[in-house]
Amino acid sequence: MIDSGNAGELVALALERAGVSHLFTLNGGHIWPVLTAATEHGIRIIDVRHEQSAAFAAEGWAKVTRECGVAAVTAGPGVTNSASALAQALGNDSPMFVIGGRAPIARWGMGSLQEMDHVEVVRSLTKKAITLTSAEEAYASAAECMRTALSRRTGPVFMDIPIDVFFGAADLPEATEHLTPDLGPRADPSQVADAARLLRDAERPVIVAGGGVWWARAEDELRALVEVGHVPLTVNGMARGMLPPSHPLFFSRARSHALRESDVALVIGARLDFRLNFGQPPVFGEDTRLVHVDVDRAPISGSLKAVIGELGTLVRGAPDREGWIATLRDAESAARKRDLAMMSSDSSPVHPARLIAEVDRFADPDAIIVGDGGDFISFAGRLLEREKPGLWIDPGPFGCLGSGPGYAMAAKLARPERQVLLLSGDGAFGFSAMEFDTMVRHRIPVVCVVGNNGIWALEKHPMQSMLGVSVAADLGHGTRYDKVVEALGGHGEMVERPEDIRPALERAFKSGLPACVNVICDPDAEYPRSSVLM
Ligand SMILES: Cc1ncc(C[n+]2csc(CCOP(=O)(O)OP(=O)(O)O)c2C)c(N)n1
Ligand SMILES: [Mg+2]
Repeated sequence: MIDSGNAGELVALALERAGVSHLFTLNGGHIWPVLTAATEHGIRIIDVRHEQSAAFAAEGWAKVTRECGVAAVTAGPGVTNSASALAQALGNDSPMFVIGGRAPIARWGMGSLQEMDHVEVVRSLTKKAITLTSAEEAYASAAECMRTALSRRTGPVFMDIPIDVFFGAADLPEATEHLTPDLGPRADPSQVADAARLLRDAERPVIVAGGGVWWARAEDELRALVEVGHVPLTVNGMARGMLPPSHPLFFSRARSHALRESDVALVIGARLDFRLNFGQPPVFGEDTRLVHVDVDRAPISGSLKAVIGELGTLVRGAPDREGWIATLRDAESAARKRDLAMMSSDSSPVHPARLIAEVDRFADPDAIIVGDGGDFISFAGRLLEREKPGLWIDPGPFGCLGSGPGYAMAAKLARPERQVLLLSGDGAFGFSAMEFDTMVRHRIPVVCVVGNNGIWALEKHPMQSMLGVSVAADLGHGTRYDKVVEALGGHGEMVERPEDIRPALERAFKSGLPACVNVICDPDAEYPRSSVLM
């Protein structure tokens, strides 16, 4: 029996024992030891065409499964190409582990190929960034990196491995340790009791739940809190779908009304960032009492699963608040009614809202839908309904175009039995289009719907209205992105009329191939935006 291995083998063993089944990568000599060892340990290697997609795929894996996603990228440009995905994962609290190659320690400072201190570059983009300095520490360091990614405020972790450390040997450890994430301490019970009292006694309370609730696996506790306390719920990020759209206490389109008119707003597992106007009026009311609860960096901090559970118990006896809920229901219905005209538009070129409505009608209830783009994704975010959480994946507050193919391929690998739809702007499509080659080679049948309006709409329309001109805001007209996917070995179709969308989607899924349904959309159909995104 072999009882020692090189650092690559030890890292692969740590991944295997942590339950890692897929490693996203792009080849480079500095990471050969981990690639060969991962294969020997039965970890499936998915090799992509640009490192940012490897890292986005690791994040996508995390978002769908709530496990730690893993990518390995080569020294120098492999790591710098992953930087956007690390930053995006940090913004989303996505647990992932990026392993980097690194020039040899023995020649450090002499100018080896791709020599650079990655740790200095990615430190501010990660929860933790380290260099492995000896093979003896390889197993424990890799295991600890994944534990850190999954603990408390989850997030991305980076470790690079100098090539001479990679080839050093050490003893294989016993399979004794277990990867148990630290969920955080219990929040201060008296603060939790105060918060519960405020919420219970409020006349017009609202709860805003964010991705932190998803990472804490606290969707059942959230539902109990909402139902026991009779509190209307609105969500953002990965908390979408935590209540089904038909639930009497779920509100999406009445969100601004609910926040503005509320007397108590409990913001839980969500950042008070631009999406919530930094917690300030006019999005919240002048007199709204804001209660911010999160795993850390909030006035009430601690394990969210525990806090939400405790709040759910403490709000028993809350009034039913019929009047407040009825007011919000009216606002919700009125807003939905206003959207019906654009959703049923028969125009050609297609109105993007009609395209989203067709996708919504077509998609299975458990389909995973990934968004990548500008206005097209704003329409999707507003009009698509998801019955359960984990079924809508967007870039989050960092907003990096080109993350969609990585997210979507990971989603399909994690949930092969489900439909995975990638909604992409035509601009967004260009960033990672070669990943359709990855999906063809690895037989990952994601169906991409391009909302092809020939412009960078989310920039062009506001630029025009604010500056009176638009510069660098146009793309080609009717570009055949479907032919690009076809040329790479996938299925492609162009669609120009709304009634042709559904049959095209059916053929795309039937093909069993990665596919692109390229829908020519109306460039003048501006997204009705009420705020400037800054
Ligand atoms: C990597 C990156 N570069 C630039 C931007 C700025 N940006 C945000 S939305 C947008 C337009 C997206 O255009 P498209 O994907 O065609 O969608 P549309 O708005 O036309 O529906 C741009 C350029 C960004 N978010 N990310
Ligand atoms: Mg566009």
